[in-house]
Order: sequence, then C-alpha cells, then structure tokens
Amino acid sequence: FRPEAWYRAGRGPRYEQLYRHLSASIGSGELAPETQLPPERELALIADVSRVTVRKAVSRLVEDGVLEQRRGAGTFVRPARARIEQSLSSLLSFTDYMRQRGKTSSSRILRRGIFLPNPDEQVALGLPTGEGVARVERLRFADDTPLALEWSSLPTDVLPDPEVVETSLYDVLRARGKAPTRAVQRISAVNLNAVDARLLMLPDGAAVLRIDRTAYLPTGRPIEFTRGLYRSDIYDFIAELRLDP
Ligand code: 16G
Repeated sequence: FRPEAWYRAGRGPRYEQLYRHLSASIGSGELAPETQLPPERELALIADVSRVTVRKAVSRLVEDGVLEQRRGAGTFVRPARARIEQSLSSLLSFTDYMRQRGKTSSSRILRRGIFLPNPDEQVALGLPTGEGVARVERLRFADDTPLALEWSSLPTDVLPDPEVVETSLYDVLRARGKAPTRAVQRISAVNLNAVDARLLMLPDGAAVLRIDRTAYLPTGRPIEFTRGLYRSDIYDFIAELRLDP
C-alpha cells in the first residue's frame, strides 16, 4: 500500500479515492490474491484518513466481491477465480456451455418486453422502421457467480411473448423450430458503468468483454441480436485456427 499514490490524487470524497486506489492495486495484481489488508486502524493511520473512511471504502470492495472479510482473521483480497475457456467456433447457448461444464446455470431477468429498437438492433435484425423488438435483459450466473449481462433482441414475429423466456432462450427457439444455425460475433473491450458493475460484482469502470452476436436461420434471416458483457477476470475465448490449404 502506497498512500502517496492516492493521497490528494483524483477527485471526489476521500473514501472514493481510497476505494479507487485499492481497487486499482488489486486489479493490477500489486495487491495479490490472499493478501491480508492491514487492520482498519492501521490503514487509517497510513492513509491519513478516518476509520469511517476506511470502513466505507473497504465495505464497498467487499460488496464488489473484490475483498472478503473472514471472521476473526481480517480482510483479504479474494482468491482468483478459476477461469472459463469458451470456444468461439461452436454455436451454443449460455445454458449449453454451462451444461457442458457440469455447472448449474441460472438467470436473473432484469427486463422483458416489446420495446422500440435502438439503431444497433434495427440494423442487425433488419427491422422495418416503426416495428418493435422483443428484448430480454438477463444477468447470467453459473453456480451462483454472475458471469455476464445479456440483452437479447429478436423480431416480434419470432418472439411475440418475451415473457416465456425463463431459463434458456435457445430452448424456446428450438421448440419453435427457429433455432439459429449460423452466427457472427464481434468482440470488443469496454468499461462498465456503475449499474452494470454492481450487477456483475466488479468495481466501477472494470474492463469487460463485449460480445455482439447476430444469429441467422438457415434461410439467412437474422433472428437474434444479443449484446453480452462478459467478465474478463473469468472468461477466455478460444478460437482454433488452421492454415488455408
Ligand atoms: C450465449 C450467446 C447469446 C445467446 C445465449 C442464449 C455468446 C457470446 N452469446 O450467451 O447470443 O442469446 O447464449 O443462451 O455466446 P440461453 O439459451 O441459455 O438463453
């Protein structure tokens, strides 16, 4: 811990500066997993802030899932999680991927309904102007760990009833004979806003992988546009490459 690195640096309340400093030190590995934090009183002395300030910063990092408090032992940097390797070459659903790994997947539905499409949805799905879009927003878990946030959008004739999506969207599509057989994905790096960070239990501004998938029926019609924010501290995406013959 180097107080000079954050002292008088940045803006905002003291506890936020301390929060950001600690969270950056953990993110960079400077504070390694399993490191024990000095006791509150000591940390307050080193950082020259009140104990209340320390408590506020620390409890926010505990909420983020970055630190953990162990009864009678103190506060520790959480051990690194096992990473998930996901192939970029097979067209599977989140539920399928988790089944393959013997994990239990679940979702928290954040919003479901028919909405006015945004420009990305309109272009990806080729929606005529004035037409609504069926959208399902979900926070996706494996064994109780939040892994991704997903916004799935489909034409309303394919999914006039978005409220039927409970567990697996692809199971619903398969049951309707509308399973996609081809998809195009685009991966980019983005920083989380405060709301999404909280849902994924990551610090504000954490870098995640954004994956946009546009999926098509055998006829070539695009029927799904899903934007997902995947935790970069957990996911590795793997593609197999071959030399052209
Ligand atoms: C995956 C897909 C997403 C699809 C979802 C369906 C990626 C990058 N995205 O998360 O496009 O909508 O699976 O999962 O793999 P579900 O059938 O479990 O709802």
